[in-house]
Amino acid sequence: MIIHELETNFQSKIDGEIKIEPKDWMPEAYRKTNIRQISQHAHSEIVGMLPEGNWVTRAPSLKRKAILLAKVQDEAGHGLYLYAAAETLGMSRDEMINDLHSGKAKYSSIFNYPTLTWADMGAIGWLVDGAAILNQVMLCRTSYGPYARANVKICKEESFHQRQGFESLLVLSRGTPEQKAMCQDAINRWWWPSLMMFGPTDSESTNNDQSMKWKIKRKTNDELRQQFVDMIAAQIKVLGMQLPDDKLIWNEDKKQHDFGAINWDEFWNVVKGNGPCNKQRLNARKKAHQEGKWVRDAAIAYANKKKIQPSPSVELMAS
Ligand code: BYC
Repeated sequence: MIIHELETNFQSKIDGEIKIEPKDWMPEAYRKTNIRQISQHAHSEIVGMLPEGNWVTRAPSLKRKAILLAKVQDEAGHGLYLYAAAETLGMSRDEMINDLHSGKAKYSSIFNYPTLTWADMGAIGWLVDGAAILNQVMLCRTSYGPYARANVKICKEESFHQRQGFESLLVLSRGTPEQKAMCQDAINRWWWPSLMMFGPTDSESTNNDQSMKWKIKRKTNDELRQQFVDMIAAQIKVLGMQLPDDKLIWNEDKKQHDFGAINWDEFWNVVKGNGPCNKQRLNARKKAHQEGKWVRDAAIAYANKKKIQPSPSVELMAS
């Protein structure tokens, strides 16, 4: 078949809601854009373990510690599903990890902010996982089969993450004046970075149009961001807290909230590597990778001895 016919067949599969599978023909740009997005997503999951890992030893009770540990372990699992999905497109795990460590590959801007108080664990669960889940519910219907199926598993866990975050903040919001203030302060610091998670506004997004045509994305960055604002504006009333935006107001004509301007200079600054914790996060990843080398070596030696393939989870177990 000539390339034009292959492309037409490919697009009609997408239009007909048939999933693209690893051995199917696909345009090179579709393969590349999926590798880019899925590996960025995987990197976000494992870098995302770091700000929360920071609080495991300081959780205020055994119950909170057990919940936090379970959540951080879930994020490692999400990373595994996603690296495995990206590998089906022909890029090795080693290459992906190298791109993360060299700064070539991106990961979500949100994980370059510090976690200053215990309330940040609640705010991350509620706002960050809340933003992530909206995006990932959409990605359960993405056109590349292995990525769609990975997101189905991820969403099941992510909804627990969001609920535990909200419940944790609810306790603080009903606590002492100091706990209430800590809760409000965490919301103030995480609100705007959470809105930035959805990516640049549609007019500035380089990948939106093509990714929508290929149904890699089913909603645009701005559509998902609006959905998030409307969801959180309703939920914050239960907490009795405020969102740090005096322009946030219900628009009866549009049946959605209007909200204030996002600081895109801050967003791009963080994406380019100059956020408050970018260097710290990458250094922590590189250190874990180096210190886990002996585990990977041992697993490979064992696999050679037994003539079996090392488990794909060895990489993450080792870091
Ligand atoms: N941060 O053309 P656009 C989690 C980049 S983790 C950094 O709109 P696209 C969790 C973008 O890559 C959840 N960079 O891009 C874990 C592009 O640059 P390149 C993470 C960003 O891909 C632990 C450029 O800006 N979720 O849940 O069409 C604890 C132009 O953007 C960001 C995912 O990764 C950003 N926020 O749309 C707790 C979801 N936004 O690559 C929680 C999967 C944009 O062309 N990813 N950029 O050089 C996606 O759905 C899409 O990639 C995005 C961006 C909506 C994020």
